[in-house]
Amino acid sequence: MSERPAQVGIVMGSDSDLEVMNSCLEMLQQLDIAHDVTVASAHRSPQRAQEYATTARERGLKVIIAAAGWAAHLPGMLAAYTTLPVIGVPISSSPIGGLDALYSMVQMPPGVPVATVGIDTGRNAAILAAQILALDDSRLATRLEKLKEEMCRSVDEQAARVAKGSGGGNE
Ligand code: RP5
Repeated sequence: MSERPAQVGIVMGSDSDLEVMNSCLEMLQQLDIAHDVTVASAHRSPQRAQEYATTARERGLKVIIAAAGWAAHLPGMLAAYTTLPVIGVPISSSPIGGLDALYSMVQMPPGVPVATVGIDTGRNAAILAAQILALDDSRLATRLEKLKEEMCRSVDEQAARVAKGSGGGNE
């Protein structure tokens, strides 16, 4: 965790979501983005969740990432109480594998959007948060460009391995 003021705040409905959200924390660290992380529940600790959202901007946060499972109202509730962008991560903790959480986040009523990433895709939430912050941070934009180059190299390597394994000689 960085000692700089957090730019991204991560909120989870339960500490049981942390296993999935570790990929988000790792990507924020890799991109050198100051962040903090906490637990608050829309249903089990609504006042804590409300307090988190209403004070988020004055605490210096720029983006909120909210992860929750089941009928996951946490990101939507936070979005109701702040004008910061809220990114929702549906967690597959329910018996129906996170579809409930996905719909709860992506199907927000008009006027209160939650930028929803895929089920259990905490890493993508971190990258999306970074892209928002990079709008006015050219050094972060450069780190994102490098990340894209790494992904591209990785695909090239996979292509070379697959071609070699198949006996093809086109690469
Ligand atoms: C949701 O219920 C949490 O976000 C979590 O995904 C799920 C289960 O919570 P625990 O029972 O593990 O605390 O609110």
